[in-house]
Amino acid sequence: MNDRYCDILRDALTPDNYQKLMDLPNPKLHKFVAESIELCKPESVIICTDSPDDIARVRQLAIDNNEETPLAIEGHTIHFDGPADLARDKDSTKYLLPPGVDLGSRLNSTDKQKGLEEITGYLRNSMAGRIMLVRFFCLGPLNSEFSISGVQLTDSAYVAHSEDLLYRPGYEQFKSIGNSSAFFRVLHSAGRLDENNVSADIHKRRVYIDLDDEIVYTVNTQYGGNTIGFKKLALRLAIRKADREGWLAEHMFIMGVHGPKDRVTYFTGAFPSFCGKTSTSMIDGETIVGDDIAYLRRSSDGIRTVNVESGIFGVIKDVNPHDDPVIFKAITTPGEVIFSNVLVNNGIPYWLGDPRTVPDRGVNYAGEWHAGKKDADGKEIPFAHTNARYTIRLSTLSNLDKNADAPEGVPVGGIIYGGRDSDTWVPVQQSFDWTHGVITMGAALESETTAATLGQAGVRSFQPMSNLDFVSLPLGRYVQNHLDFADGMETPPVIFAVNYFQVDDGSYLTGMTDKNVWIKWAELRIHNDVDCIPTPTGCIPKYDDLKRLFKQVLNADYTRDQYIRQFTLRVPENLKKAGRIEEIYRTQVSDTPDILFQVLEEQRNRLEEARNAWGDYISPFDLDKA
Ligand code: SPV
Ligand code: MN
Repeated sequence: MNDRYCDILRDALTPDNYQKLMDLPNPKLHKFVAESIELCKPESVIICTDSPDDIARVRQLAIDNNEETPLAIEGHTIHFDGPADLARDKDSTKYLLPPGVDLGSRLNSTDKQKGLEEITGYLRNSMAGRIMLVRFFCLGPLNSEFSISGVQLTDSAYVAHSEDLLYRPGYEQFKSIGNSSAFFRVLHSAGRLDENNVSADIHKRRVYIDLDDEIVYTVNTQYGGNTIGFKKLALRLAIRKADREGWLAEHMFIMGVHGPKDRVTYFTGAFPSFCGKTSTSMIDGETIVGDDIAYLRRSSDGIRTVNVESGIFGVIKDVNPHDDPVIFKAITTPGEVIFSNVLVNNGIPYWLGDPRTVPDRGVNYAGEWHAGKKDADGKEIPFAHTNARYTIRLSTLSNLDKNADAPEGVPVGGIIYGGRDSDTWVPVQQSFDWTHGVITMGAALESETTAATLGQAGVRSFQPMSNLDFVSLPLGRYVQNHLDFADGMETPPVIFAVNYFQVDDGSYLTGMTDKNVWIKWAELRIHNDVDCIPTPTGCIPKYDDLKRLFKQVLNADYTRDQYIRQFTLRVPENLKKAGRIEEIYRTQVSDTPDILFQVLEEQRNRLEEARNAWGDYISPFDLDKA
């Protein structure tokens, strides 16, 4: 090893920590740790292995640091992020690009040299008086073609503890990569903390991603989405790596859908945050592989996928025993759970949409809270935040799929795209083929904005593959990669679009559990076990099949009137959507594949023909007769 790095490490690390680091004979790792120590100047450094002792130490440190406080139920803790740090900060998250590299106007970037100077300025001495934790994780199952090693340095034990719940341990796995330079690096500091122990210099919050060196820097923030390196930060790196190596890294859940005669068909599903991704992956009677990030690779038998993670950092709002029995149980019984940004009273956490009676006082992200409390602008502070979350290990769930850790992954039968859409898409439809699905469902995905990122909620936004926030390639190229992915494949996965958020007369047209039926229908379609009705935008279910499935799955009577209201083709809205999407790809994306315009135009022509025959709003029964 370079003498200078050796000196820095010997100086900063106790002999046993030094040894733990040297047991990973990787010069690039040693350099990263040494340079980060030199920059951030921690008081001490702990190298964490996969041992239960090291893991327990991090968990305890989060409590000793007051980053987490134990709650009444054993193993439960609460972490607060502070009033201005409660969601991903898209504006301050940027790619560092060398001169001459352009990712297009849709992706937020800055000059690499300038960006590095700025962020290293904020990181300088940021860990003074604090402990730097060095943690190793494996993205994807251990010992698999999918595995990617990662190292995170952080001065937040909450971040390190969260990662314990969310990722597979990677110290031992790191040994197996030897001196390879193929691993992801993340450097995080919460920065200066205020008297409530939350990041104080929010105006200096930055998340910068160096794509070439595969390093993420994040500073002056604690919120998980900005700091838990192997979540969305490493996803951005993985998308580049996947592009180079010919696979896909996606913002997708993975679940097993249980069909007739013990048949299990695996689906991946891409939904923007707050659009039902986790709750779909947790549908009663089905099994979960993962709820947020998937890697997909081609294999001899089609496409296989793995969960990059091994836990859930889930939205807690509206979790209740009726709609989310498994999650509700997991977060209300003893076991390791980190709550964030909920209300705490007497050691009990309460969240928005909590079915229990919520007390009129307690502690929340803004400090002591009582009903009617106002913020500095005179706005009433809700008792808990919309983006409050829970963090758990998947292994605590009773519905974990038996192949969740399979190194070879699970075969993908179907892919689902869904967004928050009040007026355009029907609740479920199947694409005509891979290209039609990728373009009109994945690349055309839109969603009304939510609380998972800072900014105004309720505005329709462009969300291709629900991955726009994380795409690190020119967008046209990213879409092309999807189109190419199934090239020459005899039976590629079947692509579906769903919409749980249709509104009519101010209320939702579908019930919370209707998705349980849509997914069963999709499973049957993959195996050609039910027929369908072709429409200009895709194939929709037949009434009789849904009537039977509603009875079978939900023991509910599904009426013709419900069916008509939900599955009426809304021609004007669909035409407008096609126009909007085309406009974006024409004006804001410089490398859009031509096929995208062609497929959108074909869709528009079909819609116009249908309008000429039946008018603007077309009953599914009319389409069935066609
Ligand atoms: C999301 O917002 O999509 C999440 C949580 O899954 S975050 O870690 O903020 O990305
Ligand atoms: Mn997500």
